[in-house]
Amino acid sequence: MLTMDDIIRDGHPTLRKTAVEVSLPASDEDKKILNELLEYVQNSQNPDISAKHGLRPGVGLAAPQINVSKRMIAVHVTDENDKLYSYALINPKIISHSVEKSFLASGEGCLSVDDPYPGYVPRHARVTVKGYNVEGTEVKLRLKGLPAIVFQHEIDHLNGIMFYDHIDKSNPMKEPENAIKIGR
Ligand code: UDB
Ligand code: ZN
Repeated sequence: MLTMDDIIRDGHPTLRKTAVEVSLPASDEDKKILNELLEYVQNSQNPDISAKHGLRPGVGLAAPQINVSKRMIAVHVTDENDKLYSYALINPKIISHSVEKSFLASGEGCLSVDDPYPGYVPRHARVTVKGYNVEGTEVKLRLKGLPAIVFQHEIDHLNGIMFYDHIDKSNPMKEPENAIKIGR
């Protein structure tokens, strides 16, 4: 299983690379990596497992964060109605998005970033994400709220983008225009 020791931290060059597409059908090695990403986020949200192994509870993880520069992500998060979004996706892509934005009221952090970066991170309020599951079946998701934010954060990792790149450096706490504030 993956632990915090497998997660690379800010400053590691892999976090700034564009990850390569995964060829389908996925190899056994790529399937294993994808399953491990999802297993990490699930384990990290289990109080007993996370305490035992010192896992930081996460809602998403991208392959580059374990120093694998390939386009794979895992997300395990609930929305405001407690609906679970648990996905492990290959070659995820935002195929459409709203003009309206959203942002987390408490800002963002990252499992690969140990220091806090206060400030609002504008995201698309709604996104449609297309990708492939571990079996190679196409998956299309219409997302809003926190799940939409998590998918955008993880897909950014595939493009070498960190959450704090989106923070307005001159006015980090200025609320983004035309944006829904998502409380937590
Ligand atoms: C996270 N968790 O997992 F709104 F119940 C963050 C960390 C970095 C703080 C662990 C998180 O935001 N949890 C959360 C948020 C809520 C409600 C709730 C739990 N990530 C994943 C990551 O680093 N992936 O690369 C950062 C998130 C910031 C916004 C989306 C992803
Ligand atoms: Zn992150």
